[in-house]
Amino acid sequence: MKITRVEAIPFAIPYRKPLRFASGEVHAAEHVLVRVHTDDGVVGVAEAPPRPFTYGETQAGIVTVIDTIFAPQLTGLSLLERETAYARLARTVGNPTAKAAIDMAMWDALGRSLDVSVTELLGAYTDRMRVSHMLGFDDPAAMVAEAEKMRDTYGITTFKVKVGRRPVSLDTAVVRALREGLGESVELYVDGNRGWTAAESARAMKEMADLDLLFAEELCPADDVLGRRWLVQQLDVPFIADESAVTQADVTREVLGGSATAVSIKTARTGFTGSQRTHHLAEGLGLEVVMGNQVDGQLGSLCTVAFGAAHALTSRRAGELSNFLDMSDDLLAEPLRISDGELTVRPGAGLGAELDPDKLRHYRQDR
Ligand code: MUC
Ligand code: MG
Repeated sequence: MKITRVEAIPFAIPYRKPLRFASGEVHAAEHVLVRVHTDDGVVGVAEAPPRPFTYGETQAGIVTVIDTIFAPQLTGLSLLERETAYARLARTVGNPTAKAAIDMAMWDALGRSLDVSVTELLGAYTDRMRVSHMLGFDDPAAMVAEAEKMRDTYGITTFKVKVGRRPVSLDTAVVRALREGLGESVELYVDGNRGWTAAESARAMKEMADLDLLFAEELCPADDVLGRRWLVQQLDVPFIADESAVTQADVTREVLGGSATAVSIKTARTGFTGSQRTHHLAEGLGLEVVMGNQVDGQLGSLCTVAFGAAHALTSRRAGELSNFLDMSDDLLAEPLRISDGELTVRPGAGLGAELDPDKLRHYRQDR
């Protein structure tokens, strides 16, 4: 179970429809496939999605940091030496999705080596999660139509609505149209990606007070320290820290400082090892947890459901698992399927993901 090689392969798959939100937009999945090889001939896989507007990473930067720093640090380690691997990766500041993809590919390789699934290795609480679909910026009619399509085609009844535009009425009109169009039975929450000020956020939340929102996420910047505390104190729904709380120390600071009351766990940025730490911290602090989406492809979504399904706390709420539906294609040989509003983990060893070699050849950008 010794690591012999770590590969970082850039690939690009266009989106059928771009996803737009307050901090940026995504037109193509320009991700990095990470493969961890062992001396037994096992190969673990995962993907890193560069999100420069959230973490400062780029596709080329992820490939370079893996090739020049992380791969040499990990080669020769056993897959069981996870804490050593974690500590070595931690010597380099930042680069969360590059580190996370390596970590998850190691877990996949470990599961394949032991012939057990990653969900079983992590906790095996259940084998599925309810799915929450993220709705990017558009006009109210188009966003209602997309939500209806997701409900009618896939049975999805939880929606995260991107907000953070100005004037705030652009977004509050969308949320109202969704509630009126879809009725009382669907769950709705909002994510501002730091687009509003604290005062704009407070006004918007007042305007939406009758719309029965589940959560509010990252409406204004956590760096507006006092403004954010002032906002969070007056809300009557949990306030989710997402991009403001990447590390466990960030989560602790945001929550103890009164700037968040819930946390988004994204395996794309904390892998399985870091996500376990955040999960245990959230349990200890008594926080709501939502399994978030980093605008992941199918492999990334499989990682999210593998982790989310492994624990009671992470599988309680619907997980954000459906953005891959907007991509024009993917690398998995057998596509993920959402039905009755749920996504199940893949049976089989590790993540249970097999890549289609023709698709990888077609979409990879390094040859
Ligand atoms: C989300 O939950 O914010 C958009 C930006 C990012 O960092 O993640 C996505 C979704
Ligand atoms: Mg978010």
